Amino acid sequence: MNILLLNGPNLNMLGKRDASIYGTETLKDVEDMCQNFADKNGVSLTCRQSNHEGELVTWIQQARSTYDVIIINGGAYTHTSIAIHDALEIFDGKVVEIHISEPKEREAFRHISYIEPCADYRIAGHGIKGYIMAFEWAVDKK
Ligand code: CA2
Repeated sequence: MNILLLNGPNLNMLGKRDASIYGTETLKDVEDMCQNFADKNGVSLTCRQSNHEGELVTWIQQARSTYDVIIINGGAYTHTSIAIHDALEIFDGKVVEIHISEPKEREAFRHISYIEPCADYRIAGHGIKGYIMAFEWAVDKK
């Protein structure tokens, strides 16, 4: 199984501030944890992060016919990006939406997700262990 893990804007800042919301682990810690899970479960994993909407759109387009599952934390683009929504609609595999916090319990502007209608599974509010929960779902359900 091939899984593409996408992290959106500002997730490269994990562990550098706002630890009360996002914890103390860095993005590298998250990606290492996911790679460790992938190695133990025979999954081929690609991890990417971008602060640029179009770059995320291009990676989602290129994932067609190559990846079985996209696990995506769209960061703030979750709440704004019809372009990411449209790219995910075209994707022919499964989509898992993941958030470290639970955006629906935060400011009103975080309550809408343009990713959610495209997602086969959503996990939010479990800290970085939510990433492993996303992988567990992908391995079980695909
Ligand atoms: O809870 C999540 O995973 C979010 O996707 C994180 C996004 C936020 O815009 C979403 O509403 C929910 C923010 C990305 C991380 O931003 C940081 C800011 C400062 C320090 C560390 C991370």
